[in-house]
Amino acid sequence: MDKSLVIIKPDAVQRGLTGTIINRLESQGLKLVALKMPHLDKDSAQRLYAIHKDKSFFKSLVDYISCAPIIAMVFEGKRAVELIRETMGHTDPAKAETGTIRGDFGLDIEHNTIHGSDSVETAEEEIKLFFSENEIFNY
Ligand code: IDP
Ligand code: MG
Repeated sequence: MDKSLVIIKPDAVQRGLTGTIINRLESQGLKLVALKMPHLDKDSAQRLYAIHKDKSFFKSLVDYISCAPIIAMVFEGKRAVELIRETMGHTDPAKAETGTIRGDFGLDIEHNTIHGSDSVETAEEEIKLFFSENEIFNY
């Protein structure tokens, strides 16, 4: 079993898509094992996206992810990281297939509705940014 961090980004929270997105992930057989609704400050946003710190869009991305509350979750399942990436679709909603979360709901390459960890190792690091051990459930 893998675990992945999933974030429902501000564009989706603001449009009332939280339930729809959780439903799409649960429908894949993924198990929700942690959830909270933080409003990230700039420091936390920079830590989350540290890998992109040299990219031209870094400041804009940090401003966006910290502009309103997000939903942070941990999903668990067989091949959870890969399965979530497939369910999310391409980073750019214009290139994401219909039926994927970004293909159906993403607004543009930045405001693309959902974040999912890109590897099991990244997931472990990202989950620690949001959750302590006792906030992740085994049930
Ligand atoms: P991913 O979310 O599909 O893993 P990454 O390349 O890791 O994509 O980029 C992280 C986030 O940065 C994206 O989800 C998106 O919100 C934003 N982003 C990526 N590329 C661009 C870009 O070219 N312009 C603006 N924002 C971008
Ligand atoms: Mg990424």
